[in-house]
Amino acid sequence: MTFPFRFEIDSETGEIRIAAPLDYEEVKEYLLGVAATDGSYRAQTTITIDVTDTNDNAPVFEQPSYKFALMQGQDAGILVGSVSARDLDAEGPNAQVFYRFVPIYPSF
Ligand SMILES: [Ca+2]
Ligand SMILES: [Ca+2]
Repeated sequence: MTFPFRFEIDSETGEIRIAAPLDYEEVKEYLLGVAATDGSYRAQTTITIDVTDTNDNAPVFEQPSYKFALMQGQDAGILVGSVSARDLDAEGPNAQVFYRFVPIYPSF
């Protein structure tokens, strides 16, 4: 596949620059064909461009809020419920999600 609109090449220097921001979650690798001509002859090569992932997606909880009911008198350690958030970044540390409690009301 080629995406010439994502990249531009300087016809005199051969410098290649991006024409629009790249998104790893959209396309991870580009394969471009480049030709060099001297007016009479032509050579051709290919360029592979690997896009490196960045942490550009925040985790999103699967529900806007959660509610659990629990009978009084239960032993410590009993499961209350679980929350889950997804991250649209690719697999790896950019998509890894950790959970912790945070205060809702200011302490007084
Ligand atoms: Ca992320
Ligand atoms: Ca990303």
